[in-house]
Amino acid sequence: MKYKLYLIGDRKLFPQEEAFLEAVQKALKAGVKAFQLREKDLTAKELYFLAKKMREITKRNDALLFINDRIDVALAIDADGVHLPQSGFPAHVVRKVWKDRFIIGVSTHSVEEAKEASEWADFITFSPVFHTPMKGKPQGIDKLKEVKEAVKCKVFALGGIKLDNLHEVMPYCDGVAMISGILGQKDIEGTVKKFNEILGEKP
Ligand code: TZP
Repeated sequence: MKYKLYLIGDRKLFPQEEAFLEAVQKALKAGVKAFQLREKDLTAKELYFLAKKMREITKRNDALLFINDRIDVALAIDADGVHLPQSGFPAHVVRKVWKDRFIIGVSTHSVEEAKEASEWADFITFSPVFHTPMKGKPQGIDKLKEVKEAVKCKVFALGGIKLDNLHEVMPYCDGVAMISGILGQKDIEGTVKKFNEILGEKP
């Protein structure tokens, strides 16, 4: 896995779907190579139609598309990967049933969850590293470091990651994941370019 910047979507940051699609497209054009569609309140049908549009724009921009939780939707739209929450299918089940069909990412929030997921996942996110609304107490850099040392798979730091705290997490992870650190910024293209520059990703 080559990408170090993992963008997670949140359509509720935008007034309408069109603006959401435009913002994601801008980020992809500027150099995001992995995008996760995470719209937990949509029906399968609603998510399917949105995911189809995301599939088009990720393909056009040579980026990987991950679907959060919904393996049925991921299969239907030919996604590259699935991102499994702790309440979702266990990673070993997805691996056994679908073999190498999907790149598998798993959300983790403790060393125990990270160790378990890492046996089967291609990468994990560990969160929340820093403060982020509605995700509880930040776990901090020391916990991230502990997780990184405990697992073999790639670790993405998640939760409150912004350009100005990127240098704090970089020594203890393989990549960074975020929503507002990119989609909440006025200059989405400029922010993505800066992230990639600091992470050492080629344009
Ligand atoms: N899972 C853990 S923290 C989080 C998710 C989806 C939200 C991260 O949002 P932000 O804006 O990058 O802090």
